[in-house]
Amino acid sequence: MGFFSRLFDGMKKTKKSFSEKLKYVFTGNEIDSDFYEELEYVLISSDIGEQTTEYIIDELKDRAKEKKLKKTEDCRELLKEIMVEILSTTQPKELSYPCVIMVLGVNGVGKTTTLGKLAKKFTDEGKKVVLAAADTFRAAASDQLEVWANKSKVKIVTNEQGADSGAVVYDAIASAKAKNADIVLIDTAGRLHNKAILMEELKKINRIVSKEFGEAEYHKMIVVDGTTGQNAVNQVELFNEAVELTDITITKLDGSSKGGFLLSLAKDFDLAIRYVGVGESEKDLLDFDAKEFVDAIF
Ligand SMILES: Nc1nc2c(ncn2[C@@H]2O[C@H](COP(=O)(O)OP(=O)(O)OP(=O)(O)O)[C@@H](O)[C@H]2O)c(=O)[nH]1
Ligand SMILES: [Mg+2]
Repeated sequence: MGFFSRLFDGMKKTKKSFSEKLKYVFTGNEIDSDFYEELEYVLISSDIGEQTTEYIIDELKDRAKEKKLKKTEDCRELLKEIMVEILSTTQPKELSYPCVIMVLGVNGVGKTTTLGKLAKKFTDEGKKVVLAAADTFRAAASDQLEVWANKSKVKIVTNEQGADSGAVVYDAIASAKAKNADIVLIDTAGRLHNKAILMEELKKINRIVSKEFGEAEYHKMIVVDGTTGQNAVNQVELFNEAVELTDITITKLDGSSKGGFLLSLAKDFDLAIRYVGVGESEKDLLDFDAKEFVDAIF
């Protein structure tokens, strides 16, 4: 299946809920205040968030007036254009090597799976990868990552449950340097019920990466679950305060009808949306593209 069809397929639920609702808004009638009110309702109920919705409506009003648009249907392309603009504000820059990508986020969002998919993707691109199983908190977390490591035949550094996650990262960096690897991928624990300890652990990993591998480009990529909608915005805020994030990955968009919250993320944070997960297999991680995303939900 090609890239477009996979994204389209993955976004089926969001598309269904969003474009079904839009049908009742873009009726072909004259543009009036009811139109804007109904559109506002659709955007908010599609998890786009109040502030972002307000911004979109204001922009749409201004631009429709400027272009002297008369019919509601004429606003459809304009709406798409505004949404693409919002989602393009922070474009992910191409990676440069060597680089370190640490995934972080709350329990069960898909951190380990995303890392496994990335190990495969980078290996397929001919890059040399080292995996750091720095989730030493959950039993079997490193076994799960090991399955992925075996799939892509990449080096994985692990330690026993309860071991120091910083030590795993330290060893992984040493191994990467010795092997002249291109990428170190770091998995972390998602124990948000013990927020303070988790944040300290992440900060410690940051210090180790900066000290031991300062020459590498360092990405702190939060992973959020696409089915949680607006809640994901709070998670990004929380982690961003603690560790200054650089990138976002949104997983499980295949099971979500709430993809609209990506617009809030893009509007509220100066962070690049880098990847989207649209399924559980290794092929189901796509580079995020604003225009393709908007086309897929309309
Ligand atoms: N449908 C779908 N499922 C996904 C996607 N990404 C991850 N999953 C599933 O989500 C579940 C949790 O994934 P994990 O990778 O273990 O999540 P985690 O964040 O590492 O979890 P903890 O380590 O417990 O915090 C697994 O069953 C994955 O297969 C995705 O893009 N789509
Ligand atoms: Mg995990």
